[in-house]
Amino acid sequence: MDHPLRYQLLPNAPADQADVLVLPVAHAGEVCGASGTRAAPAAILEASGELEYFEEDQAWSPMRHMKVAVLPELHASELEREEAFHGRIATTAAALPRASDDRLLVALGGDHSITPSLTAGCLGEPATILFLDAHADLRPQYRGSEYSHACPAHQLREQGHRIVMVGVRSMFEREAERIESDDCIELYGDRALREASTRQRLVARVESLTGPVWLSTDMDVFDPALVPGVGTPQPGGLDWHFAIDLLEALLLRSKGRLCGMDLVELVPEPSRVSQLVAAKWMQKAISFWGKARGYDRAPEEGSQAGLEYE
Ligand SMILES: [Mn+2]
Repeated sequence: MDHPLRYQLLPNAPADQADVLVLPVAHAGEVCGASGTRAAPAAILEASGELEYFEEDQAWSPMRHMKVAVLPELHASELEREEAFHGRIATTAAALPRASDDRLLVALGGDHSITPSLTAGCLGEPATILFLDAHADLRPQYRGSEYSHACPAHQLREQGHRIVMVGVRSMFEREAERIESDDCIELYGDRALREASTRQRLVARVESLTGPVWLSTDMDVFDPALVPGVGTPQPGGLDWHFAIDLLEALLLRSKGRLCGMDLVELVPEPSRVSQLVAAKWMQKAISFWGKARGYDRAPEEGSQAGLEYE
């Protein structure tokens, strides 16, 4: 039976036949600010229904050629402890049809604590995490919990991954020291990215990625004028078009193999702009990923097949 969550109002393909798997993780964590993130997956998917099927940058309609499946939403049951829920995220992610060269996994959070649980389930080897975030998220624990949205980068390092951090503009001393001393964390701070030369260096770095890659987008990486709907906004931040440049560098020009991506920390807001930005970010990623794999030349048997619209 179909469940109500859909991407761009399209019918859900069977998961094992889908080119794009969307995993909604409705999780708000235990801590400050982001309690609204529980409603984010449904709000992003609802906003995706307002997008055109045609994706203007690559000039094609990805869903004519690709099939999408939105999986049942994951959420903690009332009495479930954090540790158990995070374990369930990892086992669910591990049991998905492999997000490999021919399948893209898009996880919709939820707060940022879900990222290490997803990578624990999906990544069997050290990978590069392209970590877009206003915050360094390197605390070993926060307010007594290692399952906090302040901790994912620390956990990703514990898992042995290298982190390319982009857009950071808030951290405390120990995080700054950690970044300084840890050769496996590369920082492209927000203010430095105002320099054209730093932006070029970052684009070149992303283009140079090889091997397994995970893309983690904390929606607070964007300028809060663009995405006000986040739990912990910070002034400054990425503008839309530079973010798209990075996505193109990763998906269309690098040799990195995207094993999955997440969009986290969105708090739906009344103007709907924040959730629309998230939906369009997801659409761009799907389009670029599909185009790089030649899906535009595949038969028009995707989720849009037979759909009438104007
Ligand atoms: Mn974060």
